[in-house]
Amino acid sequence: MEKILVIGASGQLGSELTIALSSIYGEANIIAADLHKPHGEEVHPIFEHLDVIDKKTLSDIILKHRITQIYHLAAILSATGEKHPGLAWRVNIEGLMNVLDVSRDLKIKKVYWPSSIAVFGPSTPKENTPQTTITDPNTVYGISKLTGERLVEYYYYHYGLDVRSLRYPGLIGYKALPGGGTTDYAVDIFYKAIKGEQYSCFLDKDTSLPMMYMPDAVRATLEIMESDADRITVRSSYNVAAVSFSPLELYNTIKESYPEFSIEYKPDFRQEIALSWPKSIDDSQAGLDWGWNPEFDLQKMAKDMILHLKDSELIILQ
Ligand code: NAD
Ligand code: AKB
Repeated sequence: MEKILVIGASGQLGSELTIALSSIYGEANIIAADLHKPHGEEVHPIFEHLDVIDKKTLSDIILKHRITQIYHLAAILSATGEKHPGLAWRVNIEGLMNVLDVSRDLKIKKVYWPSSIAVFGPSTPKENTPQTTITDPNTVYGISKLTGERLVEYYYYHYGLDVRSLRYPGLIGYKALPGGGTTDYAVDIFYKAIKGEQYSCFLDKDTSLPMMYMPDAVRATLEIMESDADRITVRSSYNVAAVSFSPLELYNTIKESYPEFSIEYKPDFRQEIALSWPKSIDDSQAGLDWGWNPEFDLQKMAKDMILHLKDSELIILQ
């Protein structure tokens, strides 16, 4: 019987993965942990307060619940990381080291840890960015994710710890709000459209970025974690992709449902971050190794977002 600890369970991804894992393994076998309880949603029945920098409490929780797998999602994202670089480094690197050390020492069977397209930088080829290429990130977040990739690979080869990882693009979902990233605009814009308000976009209209709808992201995560270990040939982190679009393309798609919707473009410091990231990603290795194939394109994603968000209590809370 698996007992799974989700660290960062109240976040945009964690809240969805906790639900998905509960439906597979049973609610009683999933332990949600975070600094904070989630806003405006039902709290998972087994919730542990955890600061991942606190190694002792992390270890105690693992022993208390006889944890066999860990999904370590807690992180400080790109935009917040630029405002609080020290915090980003502590959470993203010290937190990861704690999870890796404790997992090795307590013989955790499998660990999941996400990386990001933020590992790429200004010199990385922008189109169809290969799995292995120049990585020269220029944000603290990107530097921490690249360091994390080197660490998880190191723990696999040196200690045999089965850590698996995906380099997510920007994630778009309707169940939870995004947590301080550069790609957050692609979620925020839906709230404004549905509420009949103008959207002020912090990226320029032609800034194309790779994105993924949450059901694809959750499925990719579960698929890599369920794959046989010998199919995982990349032990740093896999490129995964679904769709690429610019703010203008997303706006035009949403406008098909909300013809009155208007937008203005006011790029801020996040524009420079976005320009340092790829426009599209080559994820063929993930397809070859464990059969990755995305389902949602821009039209299908926008339609589904609107359908669910219209009736969501998050629209009222926001
Ligand atoms: P999020 O900011 O929405 O959630 C992160 C969660 O971690 C929050 O609930 C926060 O309270 C928690 N947390 C922060 N510091 C903590 C600490 N010290 N101890 C315990 N919990 C702490 O982020 P997300 O979007 O859900 O991202 C999850 C993971 O996926 C992160 O590693 C992120 O880098 C990665 N990722 C996300 C995206 C995206 O677009 N959302 C893209 C690429 C990679
Ligand atoms: C961010 O914008 O920081 C995240 C990411 C792409 O890692 N969404």
